[in-house]
Amino acid sequence: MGFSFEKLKAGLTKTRQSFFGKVREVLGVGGLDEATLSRLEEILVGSDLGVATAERVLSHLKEETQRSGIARDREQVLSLLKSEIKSIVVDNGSPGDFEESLFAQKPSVVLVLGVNGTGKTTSIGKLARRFAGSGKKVLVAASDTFRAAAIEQLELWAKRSGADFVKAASGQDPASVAFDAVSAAQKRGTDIVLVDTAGRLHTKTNLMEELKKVKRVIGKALPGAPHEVWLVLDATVGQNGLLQAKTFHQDLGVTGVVLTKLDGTAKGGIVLAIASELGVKVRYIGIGEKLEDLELFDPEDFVEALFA
Ligand SMILES: Nc1nc2c(ncn2[C@@H]2O[C@H](COP(=O)(O)OP(=O)(O)OP(=O)(O)O)[C@@H](O)[C@H]2O)c(=O)[nH]1
Ligand SMILES: [Mg+2]
Repeated sequence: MGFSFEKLKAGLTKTRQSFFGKVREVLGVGGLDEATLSRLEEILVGSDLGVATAERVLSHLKEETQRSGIARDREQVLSLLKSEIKSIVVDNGSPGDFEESLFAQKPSVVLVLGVNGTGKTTSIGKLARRFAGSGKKVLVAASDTFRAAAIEQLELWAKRSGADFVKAASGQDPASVAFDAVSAAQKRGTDIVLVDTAGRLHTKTNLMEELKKVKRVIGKALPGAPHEVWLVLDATVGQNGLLQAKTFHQDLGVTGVVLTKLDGTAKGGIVLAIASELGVKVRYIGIGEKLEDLELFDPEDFVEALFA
């Protein structure tokens, strides 16, 4: 259901090397003393885990190692660190449960947003392929009315994966494209509508207002929709992404994060910061530019891959 473990591990190479490789080195043979703890903090913060999260993880680690008297045993300290990190992201549900609930209503409407260039359009192409591949009837709505080239690319991907496609007539505004798409989906028996939007800075008030309008208008076409609001975050920007996320979340009620470009960064620790500081779940991760390079986020596998 998720990536194969080998593919995930390969996708996370940069983060793994700068994170786990260094942790192992720092723990050396001496175990966990104060000097080691402060070097560990540097490493965790350096992988964009965030200061608050790193401090919490390390204070638990310190307490636990002292309590159980294993501070000098590197392998045991490592395994304790791994379970501390898992406790941030792993919960009771399985990633598959999430997709099941996604299709609990028909159509399920997903509004996709984020700053410029984070990978919204690409991720929608990948998701369309994923859902269509599992037999769902997918409709992609190009509510990004700005960039003709991007709209064409999305149309091509949608059609290739067998998804329907709705785009703007000239001069149509993004909210009305979304309205048309959701109305069409209700008539056609569509399972899921993926609404692409133009990238925008979270600091531009008028553009955020435009998104709020898209969201409202979707609700007029189908009460209760959108059922999901997914924020696409570029992992390479690390902690800055967290700031964007907070603003989008405040204004639009983000229900899940799609984290892209994990393959190109050593800042994969941002996954943990999103979980612990934003309280919104990462649902999908992207580890490459090809259509098959996006998968459900499986927290257990993710942490295992970081330590592998
Ligand atoms: N390496 C890598 N590149 C990715 C990933 N996801 C997207 N990209 C690349 O990121 C670039 C921007 O992707 P788009 O999908 O156009 O981004 P967008 O958010 O739709 O951009 P705007 O609509 O302009 O805001 C493209 O070159 C994609 O190939 C990923 O998981 N890994
Ligand atoms: Mg786009």
